[in-house]
Amino acid sequence: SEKNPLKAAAQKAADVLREDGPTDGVPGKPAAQTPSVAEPTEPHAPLPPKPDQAAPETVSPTGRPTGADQSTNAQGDAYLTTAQGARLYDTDHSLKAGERGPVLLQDHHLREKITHFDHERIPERVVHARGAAAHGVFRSYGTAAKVTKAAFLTGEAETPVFVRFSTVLGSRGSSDTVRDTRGFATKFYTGEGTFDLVGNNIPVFFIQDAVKFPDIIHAGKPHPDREIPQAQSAHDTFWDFVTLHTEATHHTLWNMSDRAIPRSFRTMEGFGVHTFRLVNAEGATTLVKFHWKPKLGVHSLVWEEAQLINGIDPDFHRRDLADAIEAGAYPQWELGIQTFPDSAEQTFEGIDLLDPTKIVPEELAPVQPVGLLTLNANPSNFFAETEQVAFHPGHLVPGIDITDDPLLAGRLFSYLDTQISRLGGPNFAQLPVNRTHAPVNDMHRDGMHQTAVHTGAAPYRPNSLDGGCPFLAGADTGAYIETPVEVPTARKQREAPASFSDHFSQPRLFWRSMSPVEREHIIAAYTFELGKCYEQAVKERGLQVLANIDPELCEQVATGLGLPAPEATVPLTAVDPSPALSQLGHTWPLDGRVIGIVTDERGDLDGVRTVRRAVLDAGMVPLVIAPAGGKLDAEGEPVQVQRTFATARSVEYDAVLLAGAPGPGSDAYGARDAKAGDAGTEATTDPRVLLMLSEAYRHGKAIGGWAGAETALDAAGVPAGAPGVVTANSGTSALEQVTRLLGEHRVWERFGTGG
Ligand code: HDD
Repeated sequence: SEKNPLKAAAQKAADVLREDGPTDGVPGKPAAQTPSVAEPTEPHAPLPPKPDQAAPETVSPTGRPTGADQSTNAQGDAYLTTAQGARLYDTDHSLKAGERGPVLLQDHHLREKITHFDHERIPERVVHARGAAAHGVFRSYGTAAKVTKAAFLTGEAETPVFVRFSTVLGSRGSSDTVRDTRGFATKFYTGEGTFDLVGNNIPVFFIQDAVKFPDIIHAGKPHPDREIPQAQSAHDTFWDFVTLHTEATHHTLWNMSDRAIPRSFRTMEGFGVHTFRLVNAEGATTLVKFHWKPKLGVHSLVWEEAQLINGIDPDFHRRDLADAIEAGAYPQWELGIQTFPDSAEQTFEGIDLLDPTKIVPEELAPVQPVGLLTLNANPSNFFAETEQVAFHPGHLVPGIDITDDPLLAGRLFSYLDTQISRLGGPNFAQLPVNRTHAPVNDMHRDGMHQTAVHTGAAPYRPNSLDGGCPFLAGADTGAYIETPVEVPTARKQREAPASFSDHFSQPRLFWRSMSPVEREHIIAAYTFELGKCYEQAVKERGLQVLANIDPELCEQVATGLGLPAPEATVPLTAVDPSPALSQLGHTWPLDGRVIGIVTDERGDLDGVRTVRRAVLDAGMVPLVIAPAGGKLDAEGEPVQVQRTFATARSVEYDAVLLAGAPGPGSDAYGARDAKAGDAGTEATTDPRVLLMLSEAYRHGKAIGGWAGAETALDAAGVPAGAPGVVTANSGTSALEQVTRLLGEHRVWERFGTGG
């Protein structure tokens, strides 16, 4: 067809063959009868395919708006067919000898349909199995041009991207809001090849050497006998390992902080973790750490909320990402770099840049913005895109190079290897989501699931039979050339440098940088997790690790466990806190935050209508919650109910507005509980509304009410005049006050420590 350039080239080649005999590989150019025996020296285009060998379309469908282009859809034609394209007249009945007779083996459709179904699943990722992804675009600010020649980071280049967020420990079907590290992997489809930034939402890692990766993962995964617990770190094997292996202390402390229970993928930071080496056009090198900064700020759930969501909406993060993109509220992150001189020691202010358990505080090396990521399209097919996407930290482009971080070295091996078993062979780069947007001319051939129809006779170099193709590039033609860093003469050894043995000063730095409420959450998390361990020795060792971070942290957790607090066994060196590590103390945009509006027929429905519109105008999401579905009849336009008391739960929204005091619902649950009454008082408010209010209050959410809402607040035990509880004389005024509170994400004073 005219659309396919390869078919056009094939046709041309066929014409040439007819008129002039064999060609030497340049379409239209008459050839010598026999190929030259010398290896050609001039690069030229590869040989055209033979007439019947046009390869499948090689343009990647990634990055296009979903569903916009029919040619990217696997299905064509209006009729159901077999995989071979024969039309079918029935797909509901097996072929049988008579109506009640045996099924015949010759039923090809039956066998093909069942066989394909039997093989629908592929092995899930050994880690990061649970994930959600989106397409988007990365726009460079051009500010990185001084430090890198990578074209997608210079000028104002726009690069299509695919981003996959994930948890680490859980299986593919596990819940979203478990306490865990989150993966943040970005595939940049640049014109110079694909660059993958395979990071996490935590800037440090559990181990300093990749050889220990199977150990940490075996410890974190469910116990091998009963295969429990799923997607949890609160169990003996995890704590056994991380307390024996104290280089895990820093990452574990982040896991016990609010960072490990994000409010949304949209409100997470991302980190490249390792130190990378950038190379500019002059060949000068700079060491860098990559950071993703969410435009909406860094926000978390509270632990009880996260636990409830795991039951109420296990797809909470996945749904949130897809809904936001579908609604046009495209999440954005700025990519930033911290830069350090590429010195022989590879340290900065005494911090070893090759140690992936260390951060460099932003106060010492500011994060400099270099571009903006916008996620603007949901995948069209979860399996084809989100499941089959294959990231690799070794997918690099000219201008971005690696360092000798021993954790990174093992990753460079692991990711390619894992795809071969997960995606069934070495040709996973040909899957649509994995196809590079740069021209490919490799000499990899054949293998499982080969979809390309390669042409040419000589997939080897040097050759003369294919006109010497493909040719090698040089520095001036965009080759990826490794930085010629000096490798010191050394002795082979299995040892880490002395600087890698400081396991506590940076955890102390993190702890001391937290606000009181964040510390309270960390204490609660350690008390919960160690409290779930059965082995006394593990709990005691856990406390020893905490004593080496900070005595107060250790004492508080020890009290919760009912154990004595041990003394530190390392000197408690002084550290300068890094305020940038705290999530508190900022005011953030409110895009996409959810406001629950609770009411019933007797509520101020005019007010509800006005508030709903105002919430939408502010770029937030209103959720009208009433006793039953359908519409609430108001004078004028009826109000559409989005959730009922039976389907809503407080964890779905970030703040709640109460338009009146909704009476007991008429369904069994509401009526029964209302009749039962509460301590002899007449139940005037639906018990499920009382639950919503008390949860919202406990979880530090802003609460506003008008039109008689005080009765419900009273009944729910929400103290009038408590921080973040406002009653007003109109919906507009209540919303205005709640919105102001929501800018700080939560009412931190509620947690008792005053933020
Ligand atoms: Fe890894 C997946 C991030 C260390 C081996 N890793 C994986 C994913 C992310 C990370 C985000 C999911 C990618 C996706 O969405 O498909 N991993 C990290 C970070 C690390 C890290 C930030 C430390 C700085 N990983 C690490 C080590 C090893 C691996 C040390 C092995 C030696 N990681 C893998 C893997 C996975 C993987 C087994 C599973 C699925 C995959 O690669 O494609 O190869």
